[in-house]
Amino acid sequence: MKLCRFKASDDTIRIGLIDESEQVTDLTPANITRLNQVLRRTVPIDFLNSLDKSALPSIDSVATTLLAPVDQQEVWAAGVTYFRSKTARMEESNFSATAYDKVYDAPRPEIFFKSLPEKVVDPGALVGIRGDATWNVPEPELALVINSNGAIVGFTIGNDMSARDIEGENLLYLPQAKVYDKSCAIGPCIILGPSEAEVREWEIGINIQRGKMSVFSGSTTINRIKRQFAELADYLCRSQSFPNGAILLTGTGIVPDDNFTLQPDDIIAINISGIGTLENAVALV
Ligand code: DO4
Ligand code: MG
Repeated sequence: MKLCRFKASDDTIRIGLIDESEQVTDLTPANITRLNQVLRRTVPIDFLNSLDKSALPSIDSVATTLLAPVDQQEVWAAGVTYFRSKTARMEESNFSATAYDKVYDAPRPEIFFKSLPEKVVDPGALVGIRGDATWNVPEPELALVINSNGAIVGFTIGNDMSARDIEGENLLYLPQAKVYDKSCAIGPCIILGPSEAEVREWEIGINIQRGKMSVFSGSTTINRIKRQFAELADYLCRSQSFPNGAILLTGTGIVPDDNFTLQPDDIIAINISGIGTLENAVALV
């Protein structure tokens, strides 16, 4: 089941379900206007299945604009969960390489705060590269959607935009490398229901277009994530509650060559086989 947040033709923001023929069932008449009304349920898919859809209007998705499926949910991110991310971090860092090596194998994962909900970038909107950074990359990541009980109830796509030069200069600069205007895009929708085993079969890929040229593309399988999804969600929710639910990015396994940096107007398209495509153009912030 595909859950979405969308802007209707009258510019109001609504919650909906996308069916196989790309029709959006508007949940507003069922009094569902915020994602937390879904993410406070123990099993959101059961709750949504129990609604009488015949009474709800259906809108052609071309008449809607999909928004990031986030309204009151903080976005957090796990790091160094793929072997490829560990080696990239060790290569870029001046004197903190061993920290990445150790966290890859440690029982406690790296988890950091990524974005306030209101700062999340919508599908189709601009993601940012920092004006004071020289080495900027997108990080294509599977995102876990977590309900108010800390359970994983769905999946979406995230882009953990990062400044590798700032991160590599000193580990203590990580928040500046990761958290700035337009540094986190999420979307295009949430897939409710699949098991971890099913999601681990999915492929994640990225293509970066500069004018008419593809300047980078890469892919990997979700199954290369070293840690179990429940392990990541468990650490996020230790001594911390999320009454509206939360989003947890699961780390990147695709890293462009070291000579690659994003430029304004590049188009980043991230695809996950079981979800869809999250596309954003780049701007300097
Ligand atoms: O430790 C730095 C961040 C790593 C990260 O964001 C990732 O592996 O995706
Ligand atoms: Mg990342």
